[in-house]
Amino acid sequence: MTDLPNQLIDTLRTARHVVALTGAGVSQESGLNTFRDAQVGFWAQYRPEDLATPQAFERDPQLVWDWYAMRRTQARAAAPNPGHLALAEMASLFKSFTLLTQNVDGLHQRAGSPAVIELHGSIQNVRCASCSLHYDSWQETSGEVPHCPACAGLLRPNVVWFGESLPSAALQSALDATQACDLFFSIGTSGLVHPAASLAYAALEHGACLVEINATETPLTAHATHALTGSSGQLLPAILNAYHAAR
Ligand code: BV8
Repeated sequence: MTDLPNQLIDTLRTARHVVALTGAGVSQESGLNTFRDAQVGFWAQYRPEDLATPQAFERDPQLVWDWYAMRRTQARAAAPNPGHLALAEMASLFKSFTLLTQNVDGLHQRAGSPAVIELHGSIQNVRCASCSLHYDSWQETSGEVPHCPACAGLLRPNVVWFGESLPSAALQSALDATQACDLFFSIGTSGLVHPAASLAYAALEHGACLVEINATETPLTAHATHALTGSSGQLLPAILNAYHAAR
């Protein structure tokens, strides 16, 4: 049985507006590499942060397209884990629950989370690198980077690369929910990538309770009201069970 601070459960029982921010660690137990994990095989020679940039796509669109095609295949073959499922159940427990994710794998939606704010986009759809038209499906070629049916430009994953701005509507929704929350969860994220990483501090600034759930310490750990070290796939269901047991 996971030993959880009583005060955390009391806070959860009285919370009205809850925000959860997730990172790659939430999908780790679904078998998907985090950004910190070393890449394997052919991709071991590359750092994710060197591939997830407009410059990398400009320099070698085929290489970047192939990296995302591999990750898309892995994401589609993966299953949501108990951490995703617990977050989906949390959506109905509070006056408001806002799920923010840095992940692009689509597993929160497949776990049944009714509303997911994808701060860094999704690998499940693409957009034209020239005219920006979005496509949920596209004509897979025999491996080459597909072209936009409208303008023949190159298609690219519909994700936010380093040096690119986050979708303004998603970021504004995240900021609004963070400003209004009384409880903020930071789950499975190293808290190194901005502006997503700044949300937890914004929650703290207006007095929200900050709960970090992460396998390792992060720059946020020392600031958290409750810092739970461990796997989100175990800790989130344990928190949910303790919440229900306290009724
Ligand atoms: C921008 C999509 C304006 C693509 C990603 C302010 C300060 C400093 C730097 C900046 C700043 N503002 C902007 C920057 C630059 C940059 C940045 O933050 N750089 C960092 C590296 C210093 N930010 C940007 O460029 C952003 N754009 O701000 O626009 C602008 C415009 C022009 C010029 C400047 C600014 C865009 C950032 C988005 C980049 N895209 N993803 C793709 O997925 O391919 S980021 C990508 O990396 C992820 O989405 C994620 O956000 C990040 C990785 O972080 P995590 O998800 O936390 O994953 P990580 O592996 O790091 O950690 C996982 C954690 O889980 C670990 O701690 C591990 O211990 C834990 N864990 C593992 N297993 C488990 C677990 N925990 C629990 N249970 C487990 N089982």
